Formats: sequence, C-alpha cells, structure tokens
Amino acid sequence: MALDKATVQKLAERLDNAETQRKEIAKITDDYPDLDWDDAYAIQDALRAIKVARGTRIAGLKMGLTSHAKMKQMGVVDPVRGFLADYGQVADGGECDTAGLIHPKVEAEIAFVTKRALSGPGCHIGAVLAATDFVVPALEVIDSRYLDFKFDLKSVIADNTSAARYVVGGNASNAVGMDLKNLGVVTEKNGVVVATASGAAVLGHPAQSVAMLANMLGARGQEIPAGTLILTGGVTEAVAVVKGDVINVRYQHLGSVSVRFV
Ligand code: 0L1
Ligand code: MG
Repeated sequence: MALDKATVQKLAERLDNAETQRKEIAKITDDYPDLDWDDAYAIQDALRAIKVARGTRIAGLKMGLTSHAKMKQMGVVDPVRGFLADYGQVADGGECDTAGLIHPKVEAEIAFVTKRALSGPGCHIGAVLAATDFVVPALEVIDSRYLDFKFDLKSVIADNTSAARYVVGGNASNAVGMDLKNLGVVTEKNGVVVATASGAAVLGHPAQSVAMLANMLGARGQEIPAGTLILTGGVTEAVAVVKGDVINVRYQHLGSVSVRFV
C-alpha cells in the first residue's frame, strides 16, 4: 500500500461527504497519483465502515464495468466491485429523488440472489448457478462523486464504483434452465428505446460476473455469503437521467422494472 491508515480514512470521509452533501470533488488520483489497488479498495472499505457506523445496513454487493459497452463508455479495461447500501433501495415503479444525487445515470442489470456461500479462487459459472437461489430483473442508478463523472479505475473503486440507488423487481426466476446469455434487455426512457442488449454483454454470461466477484473476494480471504443480492453490472452503457424522466427496463422472461425521477 502507498497510503497510510490516516490518509485512507481522510479520503473515505471526503468521498462520504461528497455523497451526503451532493458535491462533486476532484478524483482522488489527482492528489494521490501513486495510489495502488489495495489503497483503492481500502478506501472503499473505510467508506463502508463509516456508513455502517452511522447505521447503514449493507444490502448487497455489485460488480461494475462488466460489459464492453460500459468499459468503452468510461475508458477503462477491468471490472470493479462495490457494495449496496440499504438507503439506496428504490421500490419497483417508485420514485427516485434527484435532490439527493449529483449527475445520475441508469443501467439495466441482471441480479442474482445466492442460497449458498460462494468462494474463490476457482469459482466458475457452474458453481454460481448451483449456489443461486434465483435471479431478478434490476436497474442501478449510478452517481459518481467525481467532477463531470470522470475518473480512472482506482478513483472509482474508492468511490464505491459510483453506487447510489437501485431497483430490484419482484419476479424471481430460477437461473437453472434460463438462457441468461441470450436473454434480451430493452431500456426505455420516457417511452423511447434508448439501449438494447442481451445477457451475454456481461462478461459473456451474467453468472461469470458473480464468479469473478467470488474470485476477487477470495483473493482477500472473503466470500459471498448465502442470501446475498448481487448486481452483475450494466448490460449496456449507462443512460443519463434528470428530474421528470421515467425509465422502464424490460427483460425477456424476467419481467420489467421501472422508476420515475422526481
Ligand atoms: O455499476 C457500474 O457499472 C459502475 C461502475 C463504475 C463506473 C461508472 O460509474 O460508470
Ligand atoms: Mg452498475
């Protein structure tokens, strides 16, 4: 690690303040260009600890930048992982208050819920499908705390991968027997189709994203616990939204999820 504990804590507090005060900040690597991967995840862990100490419950885990469309959009080359906070939940068909966000964007995601713990290294799609309780349609509202939504990979890891809000649909389906790779996804904004993709956009198969998460955690001696909700990453590039927009995402076989921005 390039950073000491006090600096990690200071940067986590800076990011937490940016989120709670809805203020864009310069990306962390502007001030700390030597930040390494361990530092980036240590800042994310410290950010999580700050929130938990304040009473936040961790509601799930997420993978980000798992599709080529997203990687290209953000100019990065590797997937990242983060956590979902309880206060980020928005009901399906509900309202998302833009007053609490800086520059929100929406991405359609396929979510998994585990029934058994998953650990790496060596976790693969087969192990993920065997340990999956069900899959559900979801969408994530991401909101970078960085100026103009611009960052590098290490800065965005520290910023909990831009996690902000999420909507999970209630139509649970068995992953076994479901062709998740060829499952079509259509995102509509204000009734107009703005993005389309299939499940394969996420690392070839969305279960591969869960396997990658288990392997990333396994490298740090951690696992995905049973009963964990996991967002596997946007299947398409993210769509910018403002107050008044309505997003509806339709998933072949899985149902749909929607949210209105107010
Ligand atoms: O969930 C995501 O794919 C977001 C990862 C972080 C990059 C971004 O903010 O687009
Ligand atoms: Mg996402």
